[in-house]
Parts: sequence; C-alpha cells; structure tokens
Amino acid sequence: MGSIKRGALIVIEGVDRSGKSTQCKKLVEALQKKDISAKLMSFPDRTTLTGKLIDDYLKNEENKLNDRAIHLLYSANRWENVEKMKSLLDKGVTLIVDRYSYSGIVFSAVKKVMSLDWCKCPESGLPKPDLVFLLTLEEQEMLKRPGFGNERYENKTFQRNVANMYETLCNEEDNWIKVNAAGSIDEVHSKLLQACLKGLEKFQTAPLKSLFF
Ligand code: ADP
Ligand code: 2DT
Ligand code: MG
Repeated sequence: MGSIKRGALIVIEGVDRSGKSTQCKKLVEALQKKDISAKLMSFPDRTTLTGKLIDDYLKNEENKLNDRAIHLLYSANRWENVEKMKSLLDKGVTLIVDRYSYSGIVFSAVKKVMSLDWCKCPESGLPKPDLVFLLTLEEQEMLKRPGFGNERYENKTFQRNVANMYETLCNEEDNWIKVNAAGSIDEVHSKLLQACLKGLEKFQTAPLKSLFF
C-alpha cells in the first residue's frame, strides 16, 4: 500500500506592500501548473468568528480592544483553522500561507506592551512551517508602491519597527529565507518557486513539527 506524502507548509511574511499576497497567489498557481496539489491560506482569516472581530479592530480606530486581547484573538484565529490545515497537509496538499504566527508575534511585540516571549506563547503547538520567506523591502521602495490603506498599522513608523522585529525573529530561525522584494514580480516569484521546489521532497517526507517547543 503506497502512502501519500504530506503537503508542505510554506509561509510568506514581510512588511506592508512587500508583495506577500501577490507572491502567494503566483506560487500556488505555479505549483498547481506542475501538478503539485497546493492551496492558498491567509491570516487573519476574516471569515471566521474571531476574524470578524479582528476585521473591525483593523478598520475602526475607535475600537480600543486591549493589546493582549487582540493578540489572543489573532492567535485564536489560527487555532480555529488548525484542524483544516492539518487535514489538508495530511491529504498531501501544500499550503502557501499569507502571514502566520510570525505576523502575530511581530505586530504585537513592537507595541512594547508585551514581551517577545509572551507574544510567542499562544502560538505554541501550532504546525511549524517547513519554510518561511521573509520579503524585505527598503522603506523608499515600499513608499513607491500603491499607497497605504486606512487600516491600523499602515503607517511608516510602525512598519519600520515591524521590519526590525522581523529581522530579530529571522535571526532566531534556520528555516527562513530572506528575499529582496525590490525585484520585479516575476523575478521575486522565480526565486520563491525555485526554493519551494528545491525543498519540497524533503519537507514532504519529514514529520510536521510544532511551533516553539
Ligand atoms: P502585501 O500583501 O505584502 O501587502 P501586495 O502583494 O498586496 O503586498 O502588493 C502591494 C502592491 O505592490 C500591489 O499593488 C502590487 O501589485 C504591487 N507589487 C507587488 N509586488 C511588486 C513588485 N515586485 N514590484 C512592484 N510592485 C509590486
Ligand atoms: P493583511 O493586510 O495582510 O490582511 O493583514 N496582523 C496579522 C497581526 O497584527 N497579527 C496577526 O497575527 C496577523 C496574521 C498585520 C492585516 C493586518 O493584521 C496584522 C496587518
Ligand atoms: Mg497582502
């Protein structure tokens, strides 16, 4: 009896406008074209119960939700999806994920209200990505791209702190690949696709790990 390989769990992180959503979509399409079963997921998942509360927090500056409370909601938003993620991975579907626990940790830790360790705790036990791409983009390049929206966190100072905090996390991990996102969409895409394909066989035959144990 042949056993199917699990799917790989691949995450794209990076500052606002670094091209995460663009690249996730292209990566899924490219993998599918190669007959590799792949699916896009993104966090926050605004469709769920917690997702609706998060959506209001992001869109409504009058929303004064406590910093720890919103942090836990973002984490719960991932926990709400954990069975679905594991089931897809078990079936051999590779998940390309637009933001994950690292966004949760970075965006909360830069508020300087909670420690980095406190921010990591609720993520403990979630599936650990096989590979994380950190899209980096100089501030000047970021500002050239179509403008900030009106959501919370979409401002220069906050994003500068986010970029620095991503660097801190990246230096703690050995499965992150930093990619300069200043190249063209196709240039960045081919780097990501190449790295995915290179690691795929190894990821699919290794047991899925959990975060922060
Ligand atoms: P993110 O999800 O990281 O916020 P998006 O993928 O939504 O970023 O891209 C933000 C904007 O920048 C979009 O208008 C997109 O078309 C554009 N963009 C994405 N990647 C590039 C690139 N490599 N070069 C130029 N513009 C880009
Ligand atoms: P998008 O613009 O990518 O939809 O993100 N965020 C995201 C957090 O603060 N914590 C999290 O756990 C996640 C996943 C980053 C919406 C905003 O939500 C922030 C930007
Ligand atoms: Mg996006």
